Amino acid sequence: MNASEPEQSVNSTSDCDAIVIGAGFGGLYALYHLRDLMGLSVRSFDGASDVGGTWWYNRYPGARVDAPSSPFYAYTFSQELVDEWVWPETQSTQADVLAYVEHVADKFDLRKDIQFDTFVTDARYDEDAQRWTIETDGGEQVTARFLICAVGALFVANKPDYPGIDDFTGDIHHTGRWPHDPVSFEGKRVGVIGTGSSGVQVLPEIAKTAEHVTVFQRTPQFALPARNKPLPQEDLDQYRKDWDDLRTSMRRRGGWPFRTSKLRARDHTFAERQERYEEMWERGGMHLAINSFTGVYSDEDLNEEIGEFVRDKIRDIVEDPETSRKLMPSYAFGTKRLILDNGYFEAYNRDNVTLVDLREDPIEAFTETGVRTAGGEHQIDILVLATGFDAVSGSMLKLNPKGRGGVPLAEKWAERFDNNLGMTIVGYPNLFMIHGPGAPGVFFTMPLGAELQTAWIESCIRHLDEAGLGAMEATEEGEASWDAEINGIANRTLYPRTDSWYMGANVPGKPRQFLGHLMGSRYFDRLAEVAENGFEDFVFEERR
Ligand code: NA7
Repeated sequence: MNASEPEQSVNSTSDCDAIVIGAGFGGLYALYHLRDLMGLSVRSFDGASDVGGTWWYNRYPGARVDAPSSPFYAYTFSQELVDEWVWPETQSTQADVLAYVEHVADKFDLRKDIQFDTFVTDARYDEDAQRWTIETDGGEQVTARFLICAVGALFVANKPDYPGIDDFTGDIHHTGRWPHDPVSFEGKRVGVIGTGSSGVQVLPEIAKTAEHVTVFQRTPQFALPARNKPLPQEDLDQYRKDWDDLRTSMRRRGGWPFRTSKLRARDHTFAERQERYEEMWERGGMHLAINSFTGVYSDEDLNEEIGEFVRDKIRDIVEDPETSRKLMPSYAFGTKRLILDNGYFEAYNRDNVTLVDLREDPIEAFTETGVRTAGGEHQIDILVLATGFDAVSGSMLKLNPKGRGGVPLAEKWAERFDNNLGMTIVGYPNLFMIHGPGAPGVFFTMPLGAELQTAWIESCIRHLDEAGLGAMEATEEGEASWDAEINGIANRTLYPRTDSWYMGANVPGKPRQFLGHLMGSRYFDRLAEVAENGFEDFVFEERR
C-alpha cells in the first residue's frame, strides 16, 4: 500500500473495548499495544488524513526533532524495527520522522483500525453502563469501556488576534498547520511572527529564496547549534547491537541514554568552565545544557554564566550590533524550550532578513498588505505564524470530555489542570491521557513515554478484569498529592520563574501551572509502584 493513501477503515464496530483518539506516536502505540499485545477490540480516530500527529501537521520547511534525535526519537519496543530503520541524519527532519511513523503503521497493520479525517467532537461517560460514548464529526457514535486520549501535547495552534489580522489579504500559514503543497517564497516579502523552535527552524529556510523576511520577535531566545550531520553507519550498527541496554538507559536516565555531567562548577576556575562550555558548544545539540556542569537548571549563578556564554556567541555571530542587541535573551537559560538551530543567528547577517523587536516596536494593527508597528509599515505577501500552541492541556480541553454528571472537562479544569499521575482525572473514570498535563511528555522521549504510559494502562485494565471491576477513578487526595509532586520538583528548578509554554504563559488567560513532570525516570518508577501496590490511590466500582 502506498503510505500516502491511507486504507479505508475496515473496522466499523460501534462497541469496542477501547477507543484511542489520536494517531501520532502516542495513539499509534496505544492501538498496537491494546490490540496486538492484549487482544482488545480497539478503534482509533484522527482528524488528520494519515498517521503522524504533530509530525503530520508541522511540515514547515526546516522542521526537525529539537531534542537528541536519531535513533532515540523513535519507538523502542521492537528490535526488528530498530534493525530495519535507517535514520539518515543525527537530527531527523519532519519528513524522515513521518516516513518512519508511516512505516510503523504499515509494519503493524495499524491503519485498518484508524478512521482518518475524523474529529471526535464529543465524548461522554455513561455512569450506568460504565462506558464512554464518542461522537465524530461524521455523526457516528462508538462506545467503549476505555477512552485513551492521545490527543497531542502540541496540537491546538495558538493564533494571535492582532487588530486587523483578518483584513490581511496575503497568505497566512501557521507552522503547526502547514499546507501539504509546497509554499513558494521565491521573490516574496515574508513576515514571521514568533521565535520559538518553529520560527528558529523556519527562518533560515525561508530566507534562502524570499525577497525579504521580517521577523517579529516578542522574546529573544537561547538557541544552541544542532550540528546536524549524517548519522554514521557504524554508530547506527552499534546502537542496534546495544539496543536492549540503550533502551534500559533511556528509561532510567530521563528519556535519553546519555549520562549527564556530574562535574561541579565550583570545583573549576572561570577559565576552565569557559573552556568546557566552548567544548560543549562545539559538540552541539543539548550538550551545553546537560553535559557542562551539574545544576544548570537550578543553580542561578551557573545558569547565568552559561546564559552569558551563549549571549557572547550570539554577539560573535550576528554582525549588526543593533540586531545583535535585540537578539539577547534575558530569561534563565533553558527555562523556555531549548532550541537547536541550523543557521538561525547567521540568517540575520543576510541582507534580506530584518528583525523587529516587538518589545520596543509593538504591532499596532494589520493592514490589507502588511503590518503596522509603532515604527512604521512592513509590506508583506506571506505571513508565517510560528506562534506555537495551547500546549499540553489545550487538546484535552478541545476534546472536552463529559465525565460523571455530564461535567465537561473545561469546567473541572477552569482554574487548574488537576489530574493524578498525569494520566487520570477525578470524575472521568476509565479515561487515560497519554502525554497529558502532569506527565513527563515533552521532557522525555515521547515515543518511549507513550510505550511506558500504555504499559501502565494495561496494568489498570488487567487489575480491573482480574478483580471483576468495572471502573477505576482517581481521588481528590491523589490529585492533590500529584499536584504537590509536580510543583515540588519544578520549584526546585528555575523553570517556574520564566514565562513559557511549560507554564501556560503563552496563551492569554490560561491558568499558570507547570505542565510536566521533570523527572521521567522517577515518574515511571511511580507508575510501576502504584500498579504493584494495587492502585491504592484509586477508587473502583464493581462491574455492572
Ligand atoms: P513556541 O515555542 O511556543 O514559540 C512561539 C513563539 O511565538 C514564541 O517566540 C512566542 O513568544 C511567539 N508568540 C506567541 N504569541 C505571540 C504573539 N501574539 N505575538 C508575538 N509573538 C508571539 O512554539 P513553537 O511552535 O516554536 O515550538 C513549540 C514546540 O514545538 C517546540 O518546543 C518544539 O518542541 C516543537 P514568547 O516567547 O511567548 O514571548
